[in-house]
Amino acid sequence: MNADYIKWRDNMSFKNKVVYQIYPMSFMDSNNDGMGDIRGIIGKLDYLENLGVDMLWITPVYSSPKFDNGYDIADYYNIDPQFGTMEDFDELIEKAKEKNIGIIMDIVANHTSTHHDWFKKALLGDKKYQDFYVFRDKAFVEKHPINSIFGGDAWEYVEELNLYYLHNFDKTQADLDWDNEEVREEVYKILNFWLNKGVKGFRFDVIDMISKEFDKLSMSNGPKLHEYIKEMNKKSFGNFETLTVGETWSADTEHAKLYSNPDGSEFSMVFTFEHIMYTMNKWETTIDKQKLKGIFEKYQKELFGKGWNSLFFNNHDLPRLISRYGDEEYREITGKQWAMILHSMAGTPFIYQGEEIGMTNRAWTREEMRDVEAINYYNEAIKTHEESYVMDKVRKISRDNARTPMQWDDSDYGGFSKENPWIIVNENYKDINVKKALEDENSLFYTYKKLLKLRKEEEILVEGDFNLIDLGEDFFAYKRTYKGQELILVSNLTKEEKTLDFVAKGELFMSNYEKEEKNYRAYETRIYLSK
Ligand code: TEU
Repeated sequence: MNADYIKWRDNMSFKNKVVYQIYPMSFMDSNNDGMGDIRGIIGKLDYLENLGVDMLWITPVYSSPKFDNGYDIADYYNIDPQFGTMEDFDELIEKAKEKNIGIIMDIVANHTSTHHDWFKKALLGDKKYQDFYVFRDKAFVEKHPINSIFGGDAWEYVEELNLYYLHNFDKTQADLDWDNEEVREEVYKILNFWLNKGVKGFRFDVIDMISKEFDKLSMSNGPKLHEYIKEMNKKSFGNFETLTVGETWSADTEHAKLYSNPDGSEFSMVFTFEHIMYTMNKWETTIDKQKLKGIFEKYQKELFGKGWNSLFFNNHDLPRLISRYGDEEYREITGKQWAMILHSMAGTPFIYQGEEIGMTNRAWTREEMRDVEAINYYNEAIKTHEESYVMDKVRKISRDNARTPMQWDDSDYGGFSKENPWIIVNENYKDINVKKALEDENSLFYTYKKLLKLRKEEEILVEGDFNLIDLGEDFFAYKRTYKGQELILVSNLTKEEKTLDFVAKGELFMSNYEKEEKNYRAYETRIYLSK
């Protein structure tokens, strides 16, 4: 490892930190309007402090018409009244700071809501603001057919202007033109506004899309991408002690190293999605655990000494971890299994609300669906598939699975609200809830709490290298070494009991089973540590 990297790593204020992601609409409803809010988050800071998290990533709470639940921003400088007031947000920053918890905001800079003043002025013919977006004529659009990620055409016609505007997501989310310097300067003003209010970082929504190449019909990873990120760093968050993470669906290890360059010129890290989308088909439901092992090895080894990994399986766009990668019949055991596998690697772990108590997917009906992406998928897929096929995909993959209200206790609506929530509460809330988890010292919650504590106490988790151990396809095993210490994780990937002719060095440090036996039981996962 070169000296610059070691210097950067030693100075990284976030390297042993853990981030907890909150989707405010579904976290806690303090005023019983059926929608989560900022005061609800304030009321749960003691719980988050108990878990041991260091930072909270709050998904967008800015003024928004919420066609995409806040990822369609109409005013970046104000809090949406449904989430509360700016005073509430200032109080959240202060109350979190008292608990040594930093707030990370979610910046959606690739696009704005079509309800944003800039877009309204553009529609009225204001050329300055038309140049903030990607307006093109029919000839251009016909030569550059682009599909929206949410389905359908990404060009929307505006009759009054006889022009089309680009929207890579919903038609109410108009792409900004980052090649326009005025747009970039406006974004940096927004970032500095929130930094000066005391936020400690940002998550950047689809930031790999801010540089596009129309001639190649490419909507991400354009030639100016890293130039713009470096400029943003210099003109905003690079002047503060922050944790920054870019959402970059297109990134591979090479890009990840550029984004998390140890010279500190871009972000702290990015979310890469190869371990999530290795099939590259969002609605593909199969899981290949052999591929998964190889992908983790690639990112761990290629970024070691050259960049920094984020570590996550869940967020507000993805199905629940236990339902997707684990086994609902072994809910707590597989929840612990994947938590141990993920949190024993190098990088910054992200815990998504409810992951720490083992919340799961649910069996949606069409009427219960809320997500614009899932509804668009349903409307398209139903044209060529049986409804049972389409709903099977929705139940396994849709983003609504991550957005059911946080399950706090076994009272009505899971203690999330006293009013019927905007989205249905998972019926299993009577069995899966925070209150019950806190009362059981062997619950998944305490596994997460222990893993977060370990990251602070055991330098090997942060600084150690990574090498896969090949124990055959039924096992996922790896070794980390640091200053003569060894951490070895061995996990049975199957539901069957397995004998294993492998003796790990060191003491049994952690397990997802209470008593140690010779054989590895279903999904049994052990961590051995030798000092
Ligand atoms: O997501 C980007 C994105 O492409 C994912 O939503 C993807 O389409 C799919 O849902 C993953 O399974 C970001 C935000 O995280 C998402 O919530 C927003 O809907 C989207 O950008 C538009 O802002």
